[in-house]
Amino acid sequence: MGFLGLRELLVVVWCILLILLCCSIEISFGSTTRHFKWAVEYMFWSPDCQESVVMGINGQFPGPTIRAQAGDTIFVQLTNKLHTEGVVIHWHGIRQRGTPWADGTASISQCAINPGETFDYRFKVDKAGTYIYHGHFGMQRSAGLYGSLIVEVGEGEKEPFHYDGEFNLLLSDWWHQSVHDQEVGLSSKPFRWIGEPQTLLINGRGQFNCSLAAHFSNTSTNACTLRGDEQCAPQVLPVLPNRTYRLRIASITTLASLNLAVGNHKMVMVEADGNYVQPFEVEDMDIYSGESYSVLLTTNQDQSKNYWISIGVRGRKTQTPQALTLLNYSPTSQSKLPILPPPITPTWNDYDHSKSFSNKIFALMGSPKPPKNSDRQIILLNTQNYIDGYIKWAINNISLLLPSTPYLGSIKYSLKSAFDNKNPPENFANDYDVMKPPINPNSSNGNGVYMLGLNITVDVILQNANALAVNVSEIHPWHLHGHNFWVLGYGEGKFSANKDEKKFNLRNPPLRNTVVIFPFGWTALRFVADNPGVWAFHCHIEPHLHMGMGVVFAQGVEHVNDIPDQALACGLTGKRFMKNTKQN
Ligand SMILES: *[C@@H]1O[C@H](CO)[C@@H](O)[C@H](O)[C@H]1NC(C)=O
Ligand SMILES: *[C@@H]1O[C@H](CO)[C@@H](O)[C@H](O)[C@H]1NC(C)=O
Ligand SMILES: *[C@@H]1O[C@H](CO)[C@@H](O)[C@H](O)[C@H]1NC(C)=O
Ligand SMILES: *[C@@H]1O[C@H](CO)[C@@H](O)[C@H](O)[C@H]1NC(C)=O
Ligand SMILES: *[C@@H]1O[C@H](CO)[C@@H](O)[C@H](O)[C@H]1NC(C)=O
Ligand SMILES: *[C@@H]1O[C@H](CO)[C@@H](O)[C@H](O)[C@H]1NC(C)=O
Ligand SMILES: *[C@@H]1O[C@H](CO)[C@@H](O)[C@H](O)[C@H]1NC(C)=O
Ligand SMILES: [Cu+2]
Repeated sequence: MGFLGLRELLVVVWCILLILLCCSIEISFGSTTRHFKWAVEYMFWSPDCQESVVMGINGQFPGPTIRAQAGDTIFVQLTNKLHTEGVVIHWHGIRQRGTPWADGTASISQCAINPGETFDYRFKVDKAGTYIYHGHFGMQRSAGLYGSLIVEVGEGEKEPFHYDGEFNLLLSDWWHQSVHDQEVGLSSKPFRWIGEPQTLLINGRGQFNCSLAAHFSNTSTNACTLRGDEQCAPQVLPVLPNRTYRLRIASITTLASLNLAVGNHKMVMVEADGNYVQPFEVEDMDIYSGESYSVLLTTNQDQSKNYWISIGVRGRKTQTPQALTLLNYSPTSQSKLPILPPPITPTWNDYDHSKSFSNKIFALMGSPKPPKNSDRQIILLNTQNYIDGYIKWAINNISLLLPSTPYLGSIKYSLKSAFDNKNPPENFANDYDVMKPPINPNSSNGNGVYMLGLNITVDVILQNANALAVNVSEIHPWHLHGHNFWVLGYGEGKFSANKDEKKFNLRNPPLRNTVVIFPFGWTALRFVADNPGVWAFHCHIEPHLHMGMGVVFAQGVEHVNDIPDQALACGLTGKRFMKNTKQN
């Protein structure tokens, strides 16, 4: 009886396992669907040891990490449990070929999901790499709606480098005031600035007024006594000596540009935004919001000690302290703090340091090369402006104010009244002095679309300029949806077509989805408009985007078929949808 019972039990367990497996992972002909049911809700959390309200997923902050293999289909059924606002999730770095309605941009690719409703995000992850997902409605990213999306190489494929283990570091910044305080301040006259973040977070964990590094600073910060199970306790990275680890590092900050360094260890850069780069060694690295990198780190230091991993703010003069965690060499030394102080973040305005890092990034040999020529050049001037006394950011004098009907549906169904049908300007006034504050600082709101011919090659020159205050020009990391682009070059001052185009790197420019423009400088990029859909291109600093710093590209929308009703159920497409349902 005992023997049979055990066998029966095993069969039952095996069946249950099979059923469980089938529910979450459907395998058919070598391609896997990974199925998730997510609920987004506000909840109490202590990301930096101080309780706040955060936007979480299934009771977690940051949201659950998705791991998949290249070629898999991700299927997320997202339910909005926010009660008072809509929600969407953008899959940052995923190109959404054939599924432009799943890009998760409110007013662009879909209608915001109403409280209580569920939206099906079903899309293919076709390229291995380190990606992120995050809210793309209002300022929900700032409220904490984000997580990691990691795509491993497909079955039988290999990465072009070796490693023994890996860690994932998702970097963000955190304020004690609510996202509503932030947003209302930005939209007020006079403008009210929330100020710099209180805390930097690594995997959603930071320590406020309780510095891990207090032993090494002469300021009044207190040393922490953390048991290790707190929500704000740092995630210590356990490593073995003489091994190589891959650190996947992504920044989803609202505002801060960051620098990361590991005490006593060098890093070898191998991946940027899901694209392989020519490996190069660094002692520290800059990372802007929306970017991701993989670095290899070899544990070749004295194994009786532990080492700090630190991140600090670049490009803004802040009081925000470094965020720290530990590289822990031996299980017995878990509680041992490093003897050496944490690496020092380069001075906030040492832009040469940042530029020298950016200029070291090239595509791995054998990567796709850009077309030799472009069919269209669009120059985008980035300015800070006023509209009726409200502070805004504008591109070629237009501050993006999104329409109530998402473009994908309104363009597909030719609902011409849904947005401004005039093409936005391709350039700015020739006599505009990018080194001085605007003479007439007024601009206007707009929601026009750059209509790109399908498959054309587009060059975009991002031109930075002086903001409203004298001698001030800020960093802006620009992110393109639906594509990777080649970074052809960076330069100082005003872009000169004659002089600067000759210097474009067409030999081994890195492919990316996010790139920075430095203060008073320009950045040139090239992409092929080969992905039918409507795609946002915008500054990844959340307040800047919210204040209008973005443009919209559309291409081949006539080839987009089967947009799900779920994505269209608002604005003018919603009305059209209602009419059709009545007729049926
Ligand atoms: C930091 O902590 C100390 C001691 O716990 C406390 O006296 C001080 O008020 C705190 N500072 C802030 C800004 O919370
Ligand atoms: C902190 O004080 C010590 C002496 O007490 C000094 O040697 C060290 O340079 C100081 N560190 C900083 C960061 O000011
Ligand atoms: C690690 O490598 C170094 C140098 O190759 C060697 O001296 C040391 O014994 C190694 N340590 C372990 C734990 O294998
Ligand atoms: C800008 O707009 C404001 C009104 O919002 C107006 O008072 C001001 O004169 C305008 N400036 C210029 C240079 O036109
Ligand atoms: C922006 O618009 C204002 C007023 O409409 C104009 O005076 C100014 O020259 C424009 N700026 C640029 C850069 O075109
Ligand atoms: C665009 O390019 C794709 C291949 O990348 C091709 O299948 C398609 O026919 C092209 N469409 C046009 C309109 O050129
Ligand atoms: C702005 O920078 C220039 C050049 O560095 C300098 O001559 C000028 O004094 C600065 N103006 C202000 C207001 O800081
Ligand atoms: Cu910006």
